Amino acid sequence: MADEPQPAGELVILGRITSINVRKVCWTADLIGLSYRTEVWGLPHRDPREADFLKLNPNAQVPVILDDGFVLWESGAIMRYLADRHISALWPTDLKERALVDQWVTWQGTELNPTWMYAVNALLRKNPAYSDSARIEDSVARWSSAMRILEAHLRQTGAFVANGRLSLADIVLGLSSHRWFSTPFDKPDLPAVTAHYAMLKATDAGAKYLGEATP
Ligand SMILES: N[C@@H](CCC(=O)N[C@@H](CS)C(=O)NCC(=O)O)C(=O)O
Repeated sequence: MADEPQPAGELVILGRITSINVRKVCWTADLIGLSYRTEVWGLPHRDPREADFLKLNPNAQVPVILDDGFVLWESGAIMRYLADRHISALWPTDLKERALVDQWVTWQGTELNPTWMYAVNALLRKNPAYSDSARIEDSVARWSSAMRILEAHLRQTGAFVANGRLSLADIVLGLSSHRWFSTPFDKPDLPAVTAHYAMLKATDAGAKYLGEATP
């Protein structure tokens, strides 16, 4: 239970692995080499509107972490916290390098992610509540336009999103690309995005978090 006392030093990740935001945190923790326990929360498993959970995150959303009793929510903040706490190169110490990683992590959460919501619910999850064809078209157009921004950037940088090496930005954008490729619709050709995604998918963590079971 989320409100039970934690063994000293324990890291718990609360969430469901089908959530893209939970996978961001698990992937980060794996790459840092942290040992952690997961507690499954989130629909359809366990409703985050339960009182116990709301005490941890009043937004009723996953992920949440408990790090030796310290409670934190918001996937981007959790990734940055874990990488900073354990001094990981995934979150550079150089101010400008770090800012570039932060730029892309923020962009993924605030600009890219909102574009796909309608299209993913309609085309991937096939939720009948999302059947307005004009809204699907609009979502696909905005999503494609955001992915073209990523494509143009990756064409310039080559293998990684920022600073020529793996960072938190690759994790979040790799998960975004996974959703892009998992959602069936007529997509523009994005070779640099495709190559970046394939490179991540070929890693152990990529194979774990970019699989068919978690689109
Ligand atoms: N901005 C939040 C968004 C979190 C979010 O949207 N979580 C979704 C899953 S991806 C959620 O908790 N949905 C309710 C549920 O799973 O029951 C973050 O990045 O952590």
